[in-house]
Amino acid sequence: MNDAAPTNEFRQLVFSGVQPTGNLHLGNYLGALQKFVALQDTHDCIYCVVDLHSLTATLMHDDLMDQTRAIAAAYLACGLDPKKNIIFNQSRVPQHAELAWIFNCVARIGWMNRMTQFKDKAGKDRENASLGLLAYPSLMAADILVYRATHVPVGEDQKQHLELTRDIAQKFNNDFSERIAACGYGVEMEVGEERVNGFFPLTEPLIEGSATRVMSLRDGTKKMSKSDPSDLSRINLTDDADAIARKIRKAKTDPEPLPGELEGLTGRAEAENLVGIYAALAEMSREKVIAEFGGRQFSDFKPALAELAVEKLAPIASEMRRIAADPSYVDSVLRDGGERAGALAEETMKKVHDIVGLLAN
Ligand code: AQP
Repeated sequence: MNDAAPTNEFRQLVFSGVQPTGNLHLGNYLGALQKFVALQDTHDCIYCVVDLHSLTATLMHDDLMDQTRAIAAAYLACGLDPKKNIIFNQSRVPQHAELAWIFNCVARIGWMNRMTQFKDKAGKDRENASLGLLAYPSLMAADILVYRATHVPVGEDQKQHLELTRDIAQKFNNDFSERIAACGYGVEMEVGEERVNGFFPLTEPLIEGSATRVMSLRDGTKKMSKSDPSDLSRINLTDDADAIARKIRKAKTDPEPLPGELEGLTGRAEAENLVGIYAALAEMSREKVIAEFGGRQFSDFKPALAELAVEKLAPIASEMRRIAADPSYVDSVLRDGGERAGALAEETMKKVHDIVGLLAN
């Protein structure tokens, strides 16, 4: 597909990942997985289960291997083709961790300290947070750049980490510019108005659509998240039709009907969230949803949303169960993906060794 791309530009390549830290939810689906599936038709894509990242949340998991398989099963159940795309788990390709170490030496502590995810997850006792939690974005940059990926589909919450990925790439390109040129590894790219040479691309986030930040069903000001103690706050991809309908019925709303214009959603976080979810599931604009449901009560809108959610999500849940029942198949997909990803990562790291001056031969 990319054979015709000019040799002096980076080949367009998509990379993204999900942590095996618990049940996937509607936010993960709309913010990430639904886009992964759409992108496989237009791009070469690498989709990773980022198991090393999950150690920053909890070092000891009840069953990390099964959680890793469950995320891979969700990828497949959503419609990702394991032959067309590369699907694997991060720890199979040690070059991610190796490049992360080099990036730890490129990035500044101040950059990491400014990350809102680190501040949220570390809480008040920052001195006691793990070094891994602080360095999380450095590993994320390595995940992406070890393939020199150009595009990353993610939810809005990952925007800051992707900006940091660009900062790391840019600093590496600048710090090593002479070595990159001497090795002949530079690739021409546009930075602002200028055309410059660099080894790593300045990756673009793909944060588009009606539900880039799906909010909790219990509190429209909080992100829908795996770690929310209330199961009613999220729709899990494994929920059955009854659970989906019950959670939408119980979703917090306000007493007003839906507004006739999109602007009327301002200041109504819960209503805005449900309209965004409907639009993203139906793959239509939020304007169109308002045109259809404006002026109607939530007692009308919620059943329509529940019906749509069940129609879209129930087949994924049953496919996930079917695939997860055959762990050896899932393992074979991850093994094959790991071999293909490893070959690409090794190519990049050979060049990184030359650029940095690490004696490897
Ligand atoms: N609420 C959300 N709305 C839109 N996108 C979301 N994503 C996560 N939550 C939402 C996107 O899902 C992808 C995978 O996320 P992750 O597994 O790497 O971890 P996360 O962002 O930490 O997910 P959670 O649910 O919020 O986990 P906890 O509770 O452990 O922090 C990413 O592309 C993310 O943007």
